[in-house]
Amino acid sequence: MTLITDYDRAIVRAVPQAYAPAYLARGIRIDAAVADAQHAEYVAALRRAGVIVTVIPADEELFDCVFVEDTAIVWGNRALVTCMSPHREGEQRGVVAALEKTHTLSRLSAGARLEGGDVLHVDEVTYVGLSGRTNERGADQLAEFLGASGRPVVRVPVHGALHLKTAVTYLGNGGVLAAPGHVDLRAFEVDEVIETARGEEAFANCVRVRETLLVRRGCVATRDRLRRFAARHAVSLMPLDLSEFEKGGGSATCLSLLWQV
Ligand code: CIR
Repeated sequence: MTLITDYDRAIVRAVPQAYAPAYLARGIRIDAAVADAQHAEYVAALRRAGVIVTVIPADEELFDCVFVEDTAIVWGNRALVTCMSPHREGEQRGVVAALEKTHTLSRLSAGARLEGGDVLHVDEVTYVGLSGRTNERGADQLAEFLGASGRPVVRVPVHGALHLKTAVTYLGNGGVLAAPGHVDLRAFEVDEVIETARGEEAFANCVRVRETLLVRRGCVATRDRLRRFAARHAVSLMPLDLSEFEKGGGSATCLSLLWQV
């Protein structure tokens, strides 16, 4: 049986040289060399987990383009190209160039907004966050896109977080990892909700790929909860340092566009 977490392909995008200077101009200091090293480690972790990863070049005009997850929703051989925050519009071009030979592409219509960070696949259901980046029309079009493959989409209002997956991600094996206070967790039909420990809300973003769970390094109290989960389900925890991407508002999921062929 193929599980939703059995991803086998990914697109990641190189860190643009413009990334650190763009954040410095906003008062946030990012170490470009450390960001590159963390990115390389992330790609290596996906590959070790069993994913074939394509690295596409950065677009220097678009300083946030490393957060490639937001640009498209890929389902089998189809992809829905998103409509993003104005400062990120245009990032889709490089992703479309990478997908257009292998995927049938659809685009959102005018007025619809959707970013991949709001799209959370959990077994047979996809949850879509209604956030500052995703509106009802975007959710409607995601529902139409996934509905064509028989997949239901459930809307979840998000408060005080950039995206749904900033606050809730799928651990696999019927469990979600959630930072309390951003979404009504009763919306999720899952077996188990593991909440992040107080002060560790930023650790809610993890990526489950096959038998590996990529988690942020250092979340001591949350890590103990995850260790127990991992032991129960024979999952390997893969701690990653993603500090230079967290400074830019992203985390583990946003650095890749993952799908099954
Ligand atoms: C943004 O504001 O769009 C970026 N600075 C951060 C995007 C993070 N993406 C994600 O979590 N999916």
